[in-house]
Amino acid sequence: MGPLITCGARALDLSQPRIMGILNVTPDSFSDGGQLFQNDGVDTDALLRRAELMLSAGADILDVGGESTRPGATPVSEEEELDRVLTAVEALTTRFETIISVDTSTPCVMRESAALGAGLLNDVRGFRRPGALAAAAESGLALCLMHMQGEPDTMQVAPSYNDVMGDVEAFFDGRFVELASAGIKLDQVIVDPGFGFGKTADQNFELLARLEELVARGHPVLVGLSRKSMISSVLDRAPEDRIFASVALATMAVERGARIVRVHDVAATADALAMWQSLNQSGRT
Ligand code: 9MG
Repeated sequence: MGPLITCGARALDLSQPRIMGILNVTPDSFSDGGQLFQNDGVDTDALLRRAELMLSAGADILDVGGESTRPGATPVSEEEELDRVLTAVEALTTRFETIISVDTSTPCVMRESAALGAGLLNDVRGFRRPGALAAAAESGLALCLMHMQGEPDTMQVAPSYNDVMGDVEAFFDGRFVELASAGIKLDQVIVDPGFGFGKTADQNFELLARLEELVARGHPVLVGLSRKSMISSVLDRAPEDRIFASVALATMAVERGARIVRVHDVAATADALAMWQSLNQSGRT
């Protein structure tokens, strides 16, 4: 796959690693829930301030989500998700010239977000909900196809694999067939092994250790390791105290070939990746 992915009206150049900043417009997301939400709705001023900070700190993409996938989160209706996400996408596309990604599994949210100028659809369910493939195909946007075993509510009960990386790759192979038959161009697809989505801490670390196997298959790889609970299997830290460990994991993923890191802490990650970039400039190794 080439280094350029078309994200609606913008191009994403993946010749160097990119940072995706997380903007959860939910009352209850893991780690940052409620910060951009007020009186039952999106706090647009807070959202724009956070987005501005992320962009000036080095974010290349902003990922907006209106539904928490944390186990135990309150399910959100389609209307509520639409209202949260579209309010945020409209505010962001009006104010900023950057790629807006939408974290959703809901076909009408995909469609309406595309109409408002989003550039990327990020689906933790891998476009498996009825109608999601058709909506993704119609949008013509870039897609992030994530692996998850099970559903958010129960995915951490007893995750089980024959060979965790082999099983994740087999999942992608199956999905590529479905995506292609829905008319989706596979060179528009980013893959994500789904750290923490139906995986034990050991399975997550094995996926990270073997990330180059996934990278070698040719699709750009996105990773979301930021503040995730695999960190607490090593360090007893609350989510907001996992910044240094998150930056370390993001850097290790980039070292193994990941091209996009989805993070809460953009400034810290950007500093680490600037060091990585400097070390890896041509001629130095
Ligand atoms: C929405 N969301 C939460 N965690 C994620 C991860 O690891 N990857 C992607 N693509 N999306 C995520």
